[in-house]
Order: sequence, then structure tokens, then C-alpha cells
Amino acid sequence: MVYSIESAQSIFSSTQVPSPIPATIALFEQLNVDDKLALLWFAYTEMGRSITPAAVGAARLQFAEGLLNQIKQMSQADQLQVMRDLANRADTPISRSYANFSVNTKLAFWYELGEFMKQGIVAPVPSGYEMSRGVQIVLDAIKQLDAGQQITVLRNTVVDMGFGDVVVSSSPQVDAEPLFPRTEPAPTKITVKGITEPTVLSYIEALNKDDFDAAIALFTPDGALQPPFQKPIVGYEAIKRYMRAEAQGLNILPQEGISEELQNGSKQVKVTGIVQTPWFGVNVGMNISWRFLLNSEGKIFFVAIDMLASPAELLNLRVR
Ligand code: 45D
Repeated sequence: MVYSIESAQSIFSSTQVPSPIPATIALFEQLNVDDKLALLWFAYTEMGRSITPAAVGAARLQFAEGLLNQIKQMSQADQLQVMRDLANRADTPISRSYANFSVNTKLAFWYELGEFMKQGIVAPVPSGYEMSRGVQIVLDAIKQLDAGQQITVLRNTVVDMGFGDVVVSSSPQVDAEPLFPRTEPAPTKITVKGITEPTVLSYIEALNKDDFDAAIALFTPDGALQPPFQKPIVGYEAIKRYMRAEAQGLNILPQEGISEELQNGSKQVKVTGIVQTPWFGVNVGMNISWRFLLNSEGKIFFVAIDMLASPAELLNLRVR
């Protein structure tokens, strides 16, 4: 194949509009640690209401339980220190264990801490806490985002906490984790306006069934998947592990697409649509695009998944 992953990254490059998500995260990163924790708490008390309880099934916590029990026994001052250490990415045993959790275990761990804070078992944000100017600015920036972008910001901050340069999707825990419950039965037949490529339709059907073997079979052996705000993940094993860790239970509702024949028999295909995560189910939809580069045999050499900057981008299918 004449394409490189690097050249594939720039197909449909008009999708790469500046996203408010990294901009908001950059603002957040400038806060001091207590302001970070307070901001996240305020943001979470709003967004957390939409979390579906089924997603936090007890089984998810099997790897976090030890840490949570340890934290429960601590004094409030020590509990606060643990949270500061996590947010500061300090080198402590707890921060190291946390970094090894899968994404979903990290989210479930904080969900549980949040419940403990509500129950008074873990130190809450001090009642006299006065929001600093910086916290107010970041909170205002978050309010400008749509719900799908807000939960993405929250998730990124949770993923980035802890100490260690761990590639979470290769966490050994991922294989041992129970499957994520689906909030909706997977749609049975996928149709996408403007798209007839069986590979693309099969990709979406496979993900909607959590059938990751079927999904990776659609790629070339050197094929790559580039998740939002991440580098490409290359090869069957790596893509499958990643999907097992992060694509379980997704509801993918594609809307429309465009397909362009390229000179050597390959094709570039762009699809836009909505993705729901099992954490929020139908309560929150994320506006997404997929940019596929298919080889002449219709195999996926590259697919990039992007969070759209605005719902208007759902209709922005022109090739530039
Ligand atoms: O006290 O085609 C804080 C791929 C601190 C695969 C907290 C995909 C303070 C291929 C942390 C705030 C996966 C790439 C407490 C498609 C504090 C593919 C608690 C896309 C208590 C389509 C915070 C998938 C908590 C996508 C509990 C785009 C926060 C998936 C919880 C996106 C936050 C999924 C949660 C997203 C956020 C899920 C549960 C954005 C979940 C977000």
C-alpha cells in the first residue's frame, strides 16, 4: 500500500477544526491542586447525575476495592492528601496502583469516592470553600461545552491522574474485567446515508455487538485506529486490546457519510454520527466522525475517530 499512517492522518483534514476540549483541559491544567479537585467536584456534581447506575456494577470495582478500603480507614487529612497526590501525579504507592487501573476502573474508583464523599466517609470539599477566580473561569469554559464534550473533559482528567507512564489499554487488568453492560440493545441493521461500503457498515455493526474479533478482521495487518486526541494504535493485537478496554458497550448511531474513490483503487470514507457511552447511556450523545482509508480490497488501513467541535460538523462532509 502506498499510504503511510502519517499521510492517512490528513484525509478529510477539514475535520481537524480546533476543539474546545483540549483548550478547556489546558485551562484546567493551570489550576493548583486544590482548585483542580474543587473544580472537578463542582463539574461532577452536575454531570454525575446522568451516570447510569448499571454501568457502575459492583464487578467493575474488583480491582479498586483494596485501595478504596485503604482510603476509607484513613483520617480525613490523609484522604485529602491521597486525592491531591492523584491529581498531582505524585509518586506514591496509591498513585502508582491507580495508574495501572483500566480507564473504566479509574472512573468507577472515583464514582465510588464521590459516593463516599456524599456519605461523609471520605473528606468532602470543605464547606467554607470559596471558588477562586481560576476555578470560575474553567467552570465557565466547561459550561460552554455540549454534554458529550463535558464528559470527555471529565474522563480525560480522571485518566490522566496517578503516577506512572502507563498505557492504560495495555493494563493487564483489562483481560480480566467483566464485560460492560449495554444500556440499549445493539441496533440490528445499520444504514448510513451516502455509504454503501460493506467494510464501514460491518465495522459499526461489529462495535455495536462488542464483537471485536469481527471488527479487527476488517483491518489490514498493519492497519491503525486513531482514537480522539490520541496517537494511532497499530496492529491487530493492540487494536483489539484497546477496543476491549475502551469500546465496550458503545451505542453507535451513524448518520451520514461520504465516500471518495482514490487513484489506486483505495477509498476515503467519512462518516458522522452519535456515540453513546455505557456510562451515560441515552442521556449523553457525543458528536463523532470516523475518517476511514480503505485499501483496494476494502480493508481498513486507517480509521481516525474525532470528537466534533460542534454539531454543525455532523453535516460538514465536504472534501477539501
Ligand atoms: O471528588 O469507533 C472527580 C473508540 C474528582 C473505538 C470525581 C470509539 C473530584 C473506536 C474525578 C471529578 C473507543 C475510539 C470526584 C469509537 C471528585 C470507535 C469523580 C469512541 C468524585 C466510536 C468523577 C468512543 C467521576 C468514545 C466519577 C468517544 C467521573 C467514548 C466520571 C467516549 C466520568 C466515552 C465518566 C466517554 C465519564 C465517557 C464516567 C467520554 C465517561 C466518559
